[in-house]
Amino acid sequence: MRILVTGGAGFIGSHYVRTLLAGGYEGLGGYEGYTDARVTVVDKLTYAGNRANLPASHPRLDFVHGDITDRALLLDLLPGHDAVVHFAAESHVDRSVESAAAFVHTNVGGTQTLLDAALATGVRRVVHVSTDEVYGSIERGAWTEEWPLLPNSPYAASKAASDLIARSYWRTHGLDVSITRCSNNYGPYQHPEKLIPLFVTNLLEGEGVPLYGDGTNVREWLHVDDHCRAIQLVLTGGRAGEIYNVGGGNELTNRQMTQRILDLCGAEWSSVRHVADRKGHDLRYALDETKIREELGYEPRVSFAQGLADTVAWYRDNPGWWKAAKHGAEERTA
Ligand code: NAD
Ligand code: TDX
Repeated sequence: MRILVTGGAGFIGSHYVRTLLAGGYEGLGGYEGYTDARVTVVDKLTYAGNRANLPASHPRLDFVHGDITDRALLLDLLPGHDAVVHFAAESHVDRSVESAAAFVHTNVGGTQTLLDAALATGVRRVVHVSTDEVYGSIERGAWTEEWPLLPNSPYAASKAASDLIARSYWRTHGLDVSITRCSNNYGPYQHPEKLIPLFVTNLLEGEGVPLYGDGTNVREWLHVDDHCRAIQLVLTGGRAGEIYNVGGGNELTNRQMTQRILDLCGAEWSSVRHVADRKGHDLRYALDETKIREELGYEPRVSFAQGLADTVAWYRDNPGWWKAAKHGAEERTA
């Protein structure tokens, strides 16, 4: 079994690859039937990618420093692979508000190039990793996979476009591709531009934390290990052309999440700086994940309290990892 993973040096992709190579969170083990799988990672190593998120060398890992918009590279690399798991993307909403070009280039153009190359080289199976943000914002209730797409940020719009292109490659060309749409992930190795690692590392450095607007926006938080297990279920059992929501995490307002982080870091609410709201800030995301539970037996396993405490501890224990990544982000978060 040979799997090509795009974006495997990023937060979620690297967790997926580390699990394939060495097992998952807290001894939860690897993926059944894949403990011998050979893995090729293709990653551009943007500001968000870090080669150190993966083993420096491993007998089952090949790392390729490359761009998914490079068709010639993909045509060269893909033959011989049984499946592609596609994580590579520009992933930060705030960056897409500042400039959308890279989001359209990588998330839309890169996905199309990858799907085209998979088709041309006869790759049997593709999983396209997407997000709940493609549905927009929902005040109450939860989105099923049939919900209309109404993305609000350029990031979300670029992901929605890539989902539609992926589905079109199934409908038009018969490519065996499934799409996952997950809620907010948390866990180790997440870039310190995102809420949880930004707040934790700011507090570890004795700084305040910037809460956007009134902090009543709601997100559903799922441990990265549960997301990756869901992707593996879809890879092995998901149907072609189908979309699978991946939820079942913990729903919290940003104020509630901030309070939990303050508690875990031994800090007070006085550390919170109320800053201007994100433009077009989505109020609430919530997924109905009945389909993946009933069809594929998905069940999140990581308890939120334990997972969050372990995540905070990981940042406390690994300052070398996040200090380098954070330096370039300081200006934007000031
Ligand atoms: P990330 O920003 O941490 O990692 C993205 C990776 O893709 C990086 O290693 C980067 O170097 C690489 N990359 C970017 N452009 C590339 C290109 N042109 N060619 C090759 N590699 C490139 O992102 P993440 O949080 O790990 O998210 C991974 C995927 O999961 C994304 O598709 C994202 O939309 C999706 N997702 C994320 C979340 C979340 O909460 N983080 C939730 C749901 C879905
Ligand atoms: O400094 C901050 N202050 C703040 O209040 C930051 C960075 C964020 N926030 C708020 C905005 C959101 O309501 O916290 C919430 C979470 O923000 P992010 O961590 O930026 O995540 P979000 O915008 O919800 O998107 C994430 O989940 C879905 C990922 O970044 C996406 O890649 C994924 O698709």
